[in-house]
Amino acid sequence: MTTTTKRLSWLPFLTEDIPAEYTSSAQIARFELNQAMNKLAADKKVELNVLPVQSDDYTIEQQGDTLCITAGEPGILYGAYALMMNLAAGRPLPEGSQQPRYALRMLNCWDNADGSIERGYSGRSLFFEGGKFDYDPKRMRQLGRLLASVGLNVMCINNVNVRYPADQLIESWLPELAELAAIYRPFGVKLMVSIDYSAPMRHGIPTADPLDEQVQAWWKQQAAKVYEAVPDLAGFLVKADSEHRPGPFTYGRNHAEGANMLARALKPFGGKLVWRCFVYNCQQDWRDRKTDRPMAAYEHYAYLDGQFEDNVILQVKNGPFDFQVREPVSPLLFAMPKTDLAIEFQLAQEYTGQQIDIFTMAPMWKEVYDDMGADKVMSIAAVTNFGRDENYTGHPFAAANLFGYGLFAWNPELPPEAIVRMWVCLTYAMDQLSQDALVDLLMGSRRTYEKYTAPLGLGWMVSPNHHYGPSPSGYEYQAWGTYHKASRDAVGIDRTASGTGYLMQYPERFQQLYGTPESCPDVLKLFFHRLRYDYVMADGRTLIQRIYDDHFEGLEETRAMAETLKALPLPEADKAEALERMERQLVNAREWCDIINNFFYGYSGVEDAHGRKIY
Ligand code: GCV
Repeated sequence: MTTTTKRLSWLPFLTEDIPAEYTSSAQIARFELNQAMNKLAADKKVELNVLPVQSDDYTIEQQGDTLCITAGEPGILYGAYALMMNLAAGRPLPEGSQQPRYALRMLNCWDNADGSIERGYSGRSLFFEGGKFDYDPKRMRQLGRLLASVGLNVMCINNVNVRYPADQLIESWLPELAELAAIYRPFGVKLMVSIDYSAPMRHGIPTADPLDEQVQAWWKQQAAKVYEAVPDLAGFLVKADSEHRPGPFTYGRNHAEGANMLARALKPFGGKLVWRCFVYNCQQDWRDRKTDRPMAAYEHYAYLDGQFEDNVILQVKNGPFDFQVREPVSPLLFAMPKTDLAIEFQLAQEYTGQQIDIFTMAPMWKEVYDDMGADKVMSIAAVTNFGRDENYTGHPFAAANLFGYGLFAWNPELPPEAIVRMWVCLTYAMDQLSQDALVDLLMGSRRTYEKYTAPLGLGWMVSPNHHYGPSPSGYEYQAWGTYHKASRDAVGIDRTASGTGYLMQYPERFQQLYGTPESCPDVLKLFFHRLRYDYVMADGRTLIQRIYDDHFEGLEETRAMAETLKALPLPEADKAEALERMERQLVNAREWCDIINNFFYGYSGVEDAHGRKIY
């Protein structure tokens, strides 16, 4: 299978394919600089000073008309891309030694062996088709180039829900895995694989109990085989005891016992065991008011702090639910000072418009980062948003999230607008006013989406299963623990000490901030509090009026976005794609506005203060 890629969103100045024979980052850096420098700064020469170390760090110094990059591998490549991208964007070059904030900057692909992608919105898998590996090596190198250009260094290639035959990745598919790893190695990208916790049971062992000696021996032996084939595999990623996946709970073991068993098998080879904390009861009775799903991760893990092997990384979703348009930061991120943690985001827009609606994430990541304060989280992961579509991300603007994630993972202190502006600047050669207009559109897109979808921190009003479009009661009487409890008088859940007690999982400063409806920011009010529709907000509006207003505003803002988009001088293909998706976004925004407002109007019976028609 071969495909061609015409345009690489933020690297339009790199048009030549990277030759297959390059095996080091320095070779690729030279190749890229050779083809780009003439276009970017013909009056400057670049010298590479390659140090004999493995390191991400790099320094760029200017001496006369020579730019000197000093770094080991793969840092030399990061330095080369930083130099080219800053020159292309007309930005000053980074000064002093550059180091990433997070050591592991991971992507999690949810690709299945049959070629489908769980929550994928950009076509089929780039790696698999028809129950086997099937990829275009040229395209793999293009992707390697994209990832290295923004400093991403680990890619888990298969879905955390491991289904046959993807379990063969660490068994009969090892030679193919090794070939793929060799393609990504010079880009500084190490592969990782998701594994099935119950794998030993398909080899005549009657259990997957982590304390069983046969099970331990099987994993040790398997890890040895895996590392013989791919000596620098980043490690294993595991979803256990979550949404019907197998795990240690079946055997009465906790998740430290479960993770440590695998970690010990990987340790002799320097592998990491990344263990997801997305564990909750997905068989809840909606009448059960004691169980509160956001509390689950903390309850399962916080008490285990300090009990994990030193090569275990616990991967925690950014919020306590599941990638909703807005959630408070997960309290688990503050509760495990003696354990290595990774924060997990989702670039795939499962709940945030599915790469039809525009939803730029940089502002959201920065909010989460700021909330975390001086944290000790050392790794970062994100579910990818790319697939086999020619432009990788379906919506051309969704590339801003992939690009932005890399920049954020390297330096989360960067202002979100600087990230977004850099992407716009590199991707589209436009006049300043048009660039400003696109930056504003992207920067406002998350807030707009939030306004026409999820009121004030509630979330979960999406259509069940596929998660696109409104269905306010769609999840209300289901087993997933995702309720808003709207009644004729009130909506929301009291999660303070007098309610479910969720708030008590947080450090004191959050308890103060979220503790009362008055102190709690509007955007999270209904996440933490149950409020009557006639509750008066700080600006004097009632809660119900605020719900109506937000939805009407969200729709109006989307219409304004459509007008801005029409006027932008984008390349023809991108413009046609963006406009076609905008048509669908407009329909979606209209539906959300009508259906959610109608839902609350039906319950409350309160008319809109401005007399707008509520359908
Ligand atoms: C990979 C959500 C998604 C699932 C996903 C799961 C997870 O529930 O809807 O598709 O499964 O998160 O993060 O494991």
